[in-house]
Amino acid sequence: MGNESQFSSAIVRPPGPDFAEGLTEAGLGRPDFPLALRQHEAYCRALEECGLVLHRLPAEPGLPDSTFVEDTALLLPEKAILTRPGAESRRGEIGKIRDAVGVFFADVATIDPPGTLDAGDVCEAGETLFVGLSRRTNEEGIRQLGALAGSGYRVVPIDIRQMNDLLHLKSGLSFLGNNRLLSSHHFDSAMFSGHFEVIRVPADEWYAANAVLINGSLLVPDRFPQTEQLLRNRGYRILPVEMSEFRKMDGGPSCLSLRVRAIYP
Ligand code: CIR
Repeated sequence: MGNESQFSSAIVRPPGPDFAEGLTEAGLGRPDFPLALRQHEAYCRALEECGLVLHRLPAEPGLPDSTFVEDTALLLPEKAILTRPGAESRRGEIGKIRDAVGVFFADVATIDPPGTLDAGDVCEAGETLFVGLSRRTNEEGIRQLGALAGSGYRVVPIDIRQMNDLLHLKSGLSFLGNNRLLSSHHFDSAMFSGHFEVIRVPADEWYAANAVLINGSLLVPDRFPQTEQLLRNRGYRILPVEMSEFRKMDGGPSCLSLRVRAIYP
């Protein structure tokens, strides 16, 4: 396994009392706030079990989607890139994450107008960045990301604008290390250009395609037994996390943390 999935810390933020006012198309009903808080705490414990030191931010009332910290920044090994969320209601989250990112990175770049980018659209797979061209991330955002990431990275855009059930690319595509990807959708295999093996989750378990590899363990949403078995058969240590209340707001396991690889004093 390469060191691309070795992390030391994670930035997290619990949902606030107005969590249910956030954006959602899931149609699964209103989240139960006390239960969401308990699930968030259990998620944090799972991160700690993977060896991460948590940088815990306070809830941000007025920014109901701010628990989904992943979307606000892309943390590459060398630098951080603050995003510019596609949804206007989420733009205020950037000012609230800047200082926390600055604790870990000396080099913090930004995506500027008219670019938009949600980091949930960026699937880091070693030196390849698969980036969803989505309802949230536009071509200019992808162009800026490519320029900021630099020549050490290959940026591969994937147009998901017609895939109405995918909010972000990573809702349906995760990196599993060792040139492996987990996916729920049929993406044009030419994009993986022979370098990547793609494991498909069963159609009725599509939500399980958002998984996070941390220090050799794989966080997956609980209650998807076929996907768990597929992954166990390949030797992964599985840590199932309860996500029902976050799923109601279109979030998955990756969305709830910003994983940090190294500390830059
Ligand atoms: C939103 O619509 O922006 C939030 N309710 C959900 C964001 C989920 N984030 C992610 O997939 N990375």
